[in-house]
Formats: sequence, C-alpha cells, structure tokens
Amino acid sequence: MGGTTEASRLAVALAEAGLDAVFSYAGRTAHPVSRPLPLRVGGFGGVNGLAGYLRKEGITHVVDATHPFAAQMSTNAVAACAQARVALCGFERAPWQAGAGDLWTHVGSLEAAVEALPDLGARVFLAIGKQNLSAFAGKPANHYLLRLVDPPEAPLPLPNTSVEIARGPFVAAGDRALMQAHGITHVVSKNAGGSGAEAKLQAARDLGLPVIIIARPKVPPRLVLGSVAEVMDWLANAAGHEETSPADRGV
Ligand code: 3Y8
Ligand code: NAP
Repeated sequence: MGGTTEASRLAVALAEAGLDAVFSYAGRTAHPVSRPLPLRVGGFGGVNGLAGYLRKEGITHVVDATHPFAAQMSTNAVAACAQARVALCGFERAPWQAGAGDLWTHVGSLEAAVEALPDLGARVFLAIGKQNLSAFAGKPANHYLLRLVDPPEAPLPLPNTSVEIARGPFVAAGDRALMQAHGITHVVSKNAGGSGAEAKLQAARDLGLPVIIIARPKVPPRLVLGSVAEVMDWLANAAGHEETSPADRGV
C-alpha cells in the first residue's frame, strides 16, 4: 500500500526482483504517478473489504508503506491481516528531529496547531495538503499559502489564501524562494519524516521562521521496517498466509 517515496522505491525493488506484487493507491489525486507494478486505485471498503480482497487475490504478504498520517489505512491493515491471517509489516521513515537553528513548536493535533498560530496578521505556509484545511477556518484573519496536488474542485474553507499547485518531492531552494515570495511568517507541517516533504523545514531554518510541527497519529502496534532491504528480506523469510498458495503474492 503506497503513496510515499518509500513505497515508490520499494516498487522498483519488487519489480527488479520479479516478485508478484500489486501497488495500491487510495485514489486521492487525479493523476497518481505510475509505478513499475500492476496498480489498483481506490479504497478496499474498510477492514472486511480489505480482508476479502486479500483472500480473493491470494495475497500472502502486505507491506503498509502508506504515509504516517494515513492512520485509518494502517489501522485497517492490522485488523484485516489478522482476520485474513496474512503477514503484515509497516514500512515507514523516522519522524523528523529538530536540529540547530530550528524554531519548532511541537503540537499533538491539527486543533493545537491552529491554537499555536497568531489570531491575525500571520502569513502561514500551510503545507499539509487539502484534507485538513477546515480546521484553520477558526483563524480566518491570517493569510494562508496552500500547496495542493490538484486544483481545488470546491471552494476552499479559508477566506485569505494563495494556492500553489505542486506534487513533491520538493527542494529547499524552491521552498525558500516560494516562502520569500509570499512573505511567509509561519510554517505548519505534519511530522511526515522522509526527504520528500523536508524542504520547507530546511527553508524555514534558513529564513529563521517558526515551524508548528504536528505529531503523528497513533496506529496499532505492528512490525515496522525502515528500509527497502529490510522489507525485501522480510518478504523472502517471513511466512506468508498460513495456507500459502504456491504463487506467493504481496500488496
Ligand atoms: C495519492 C501519489 C512518490 C511519493 C511522493 C512523501 C513525499 C511527495 C510530500 C508539502 C507537503 C502532503 C501530501 C505530500 C508529500 C510525497 C509523496 C508526498 C505532502 C502523492 C500521491 C498521493 C498523495 C496524497 C496526498 C494527500 C496529502 C499528502 C500532499 C501521486 C503526490 C501534504 C502530506 O489533494 C489531496 O487530497 C492530497 C491528499 C493525502 C495530505 C492531505 O491530507 O491533503 N499526500 N500525495 C496517494 C493515493 O491516492 O493513495 O499522486 O503520485 C504522494 C506524495 N506526496 O514517490 O511519488 O513520501 O511523503 N503529500 C504531508 O507530508 O503533510 C506535501 O507541500 O510540503
Ligand atoms: P487514511 O485517512 O488513512 O485512509 C482513509 C481510507 O482511504 C482508508 O480506510 C482506505 O479506504 C483508503 N486508503 C488509504 N490509503 C490507501 C491505499 N494506499 N490503497 C487503497 N486504499 C487506501 O488515508 P489518507 O491519509 O487519506 O492517505 C491516502 C493516501 O495518500 C495513502 O496512499 C497515503 O500513503 C497517501 N498520503 C497521505 C498523506 C497524508 O498526509 N495523510 C501524505 C502523503 C501521502 P477503505 O476503508 O475503503 O479501504
């Protein structure tokens, strides 16, 4: 289950190894980048839908390489793999840690991130995508720079916005220029980890700007691996479905 830089790198390794695998997207974006594996796009239909899919397709191993904020998917995967008796591992990057020169405020939720912002007059780089923007309608007197993958189809829930349409991964020089061009005073970010979304943090450090960083949501405990090599080793050695079919398959 993909949607991250790590998942994309794993897809290359799986294809090169000739393993029978399928790459899964939720279908959040209009034109997701294709991968060197057969693609499936769209939800499974909750825990039972995923468990049914795993059985029907004869999946023996699930690698949950979704984003650390895709907590519902990860939670469903734990339950569905237990139900279908299919091996599961998470594949995710470590959270970012503040370094020298970082002006970070750690918060535990979107609501706390809103609270941490000034009531008015701030120019906020709200680089958290599209799905959680309405939480910030509580502080409409700030100006928000939004970065979205696709042009918004519905009116945005915030009155004062600038919109940048872009799909990462991003680079620090580009984010620094963007933030300077918009006179940004604050950055709001999820603690996504990884390299694809880190550019804005590097740019904020260079510009001496405060960052409000949102901690990851909790997901149920499961085996979590941190590299393509570890996942490939797990796939080679972890027992898959209890009645493993000869054609091992992973998703
Ligand atoms: C549909 C697939 C790859 C994976 C690339 C990574 C890096 C670039 C940085 C900013 C932060 C944000 C957002 C972000 C990044 C990678 C990775 C990552 C953050 C694509 C993709 C899908 C999505 C879904 C999308 C969310 C949104 C979040 C934008 C493809 C490009 C903000 C997360 O419009 C929407 O509804 C967008 C929804 C979920 C978060 C949100 O709540 O809005 N990702 N992003 C996946 C699917 O359908 O299953 O379109 O090609 C993948 C990537 N986005 O190798 O190509 O590894 O994280 N994605 C965040 O970190 O806060 C942007 O702007 O600085
Ligand atoms: P989420 O809230 O955890 O999941 C909501 C529902 O979306 C899931 O229950 C499932 O639907 C479906 N879903 C999620 N990921 C899926 C996948 N890879 N394949 C098939 N169905 C999936 O998910 P999200 O946070 O919206 O993330 C959606 C996608 O965007 C994921 O691929 C994730 O890796 C990627 N992404 C998310 C973020 C982020 O900030 N949240 C950042 C970067 C990339 P059913 O219940 O119907 O099965």
